[in-house]
Amino acid sequence: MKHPSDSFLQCGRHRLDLSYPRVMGILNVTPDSFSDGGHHATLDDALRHAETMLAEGAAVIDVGGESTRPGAAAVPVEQELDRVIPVVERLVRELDALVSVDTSSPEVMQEASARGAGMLNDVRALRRPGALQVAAGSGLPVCLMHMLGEPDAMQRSPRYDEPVELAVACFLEERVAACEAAGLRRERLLLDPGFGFAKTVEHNLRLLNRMTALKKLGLPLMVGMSRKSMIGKVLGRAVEERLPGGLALVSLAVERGARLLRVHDVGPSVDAANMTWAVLQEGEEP
Ligand code: 7PJ
Repeated sequence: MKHPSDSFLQCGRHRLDLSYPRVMGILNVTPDSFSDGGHHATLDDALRHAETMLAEGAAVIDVGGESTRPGAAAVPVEQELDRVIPVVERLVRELDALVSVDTSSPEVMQEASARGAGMLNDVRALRRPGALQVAAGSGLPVCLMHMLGEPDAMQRSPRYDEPVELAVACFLEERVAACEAAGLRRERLLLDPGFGFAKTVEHNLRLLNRMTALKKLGLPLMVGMSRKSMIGKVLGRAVEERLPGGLALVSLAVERGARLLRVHDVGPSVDAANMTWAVLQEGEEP
């Protein structure tokens, strides 16, 4: 029997109820994600965008200052701090938002948690030197994501010697053990298969279809497929045309056990998740 508190994650001052699927809105603060140049304008735009996403039903705002798209170059830590920290500060102070920080840098994790961030989201699953210790000391929940290699090289020739879902499960299990050894209890962890990170379209589709292999690890699952090339490649759609495909993936991810959905289009994704969830609640076979 599952204890009711199992479905709550304490995220700093916020408590996140994961007894049903929740949506995390993406807030990119990389320069290429804004059309206008001025720093102050950028910060205000970011705040307004976050406010809209919260009004549309986002439970969490995920702030990212490092482009982790395939082929992206590394960002110096000072630059990442400059981009991310002022946004975190204002989201917390002005909107009282539950803020997650999409970062692999221990410096950014440290500073963001000191400014009131409620969750850490690391596409490198705390593999940077010092990241495990800082994350453990922060007391915050952490999302561990699967990725082979680094973003700048990862799409060259993704290869797995076993079914991809087993490779991903094995990697995540190893990272959970590393966290526990560093004093970060598993109750604070979420797991993410890392769609689009060192994976072919076939890998991504299979990972979603076989996501129950990850559910067996017993931790809440997070997924991010919003606008990704797996949709573009299957449907032949440009980035701005990928919402319908993305909503199909949201629905299926919920059915396969995802509890946190990282998306750009919050309102439609909340509806897709809630509609799918409503069906799953009724008349389940024993
Ligand atoms: C993901 C992420 C994801 C988690 C990005 C993009 C690339 N964090 N950060 N999972 N993707 N946890 O959004 O296209 O899939 S950045």
